[in-house]
Amino acid sequence: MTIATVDIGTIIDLETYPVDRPGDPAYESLLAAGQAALRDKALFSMPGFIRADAVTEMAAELDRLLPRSCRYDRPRSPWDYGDPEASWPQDHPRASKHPCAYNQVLNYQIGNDSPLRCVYFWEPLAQFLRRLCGYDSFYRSECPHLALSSKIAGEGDTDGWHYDSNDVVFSILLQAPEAGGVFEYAPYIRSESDENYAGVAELFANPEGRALRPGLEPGNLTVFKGDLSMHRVTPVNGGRRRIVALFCYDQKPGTNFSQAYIEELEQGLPNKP
Ligand SMILES: O=C(O)CCC(=O)C(=O)O
Ligand SMILES: [Fe+2]
Repeated sequence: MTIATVDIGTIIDLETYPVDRPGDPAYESLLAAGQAALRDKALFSMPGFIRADAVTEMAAELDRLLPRSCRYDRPRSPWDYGDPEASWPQDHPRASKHPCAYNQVLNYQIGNDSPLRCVYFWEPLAQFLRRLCGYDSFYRSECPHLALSSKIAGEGDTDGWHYDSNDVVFSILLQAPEAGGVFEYAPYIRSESDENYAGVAELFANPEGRALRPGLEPGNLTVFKGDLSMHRVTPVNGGRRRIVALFCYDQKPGTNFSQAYIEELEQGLPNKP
């Protein structure tokens, strides 16, 4: 199957989001709104971007893959993977560790004929996202494990406070839990030149007062500046799992994640390689 054999309009709501019509006034105003939201709030989310039937189908495929997925369950530093915390005072936010527990379905486990992959491979969407981010170049990741992946969080699972190592993250919420599993973030709490540790310490101490909760719904495509905006997903409550799909793009071609991180992930595979 190639993308040409799939009617992408049955998957994406192109009437509301005409991402395939550059030059059309509706496209240009969507782009302008998205750029403004990213600039002001570090996040742009498009509710109902994926049609309800496709959302159900995507969530069901990922649910079927759950038994083969990687289990990740260990406290993590909010800073980049492997941040050496030893040199920071014990009460410094950089020395903190936060619980992190979820299952991750890997790129190579997701079907070539998956509607999710159709969306990831659809070039007009990639071009729209490139312009949204203001990049001259934009490439899909070539990571066999994480180019396209999904995090699945069951009862008690959570994604603790962290910054992302990529500039921008693209996600589609596919299933919301009964309660909890809330995405929270602090827009641009740090800058390229200022870590703002005092602000981060306040956020960790008082997330209720300091974090934004954008209220993501299944079907939303969300673009998020996670490198400068501390964020987390609160613990899931209840039996229905939270399922989110993650797309990786980069300004440089041929990007991969570090082998050390992949090997750590693979430790959580049911049949370790
Ligand atoms: O689950 C989400 O909505 C965000 C996940 C996330 O922050 C990440 O994968 O880095
Ligand atoms: Fe993240």
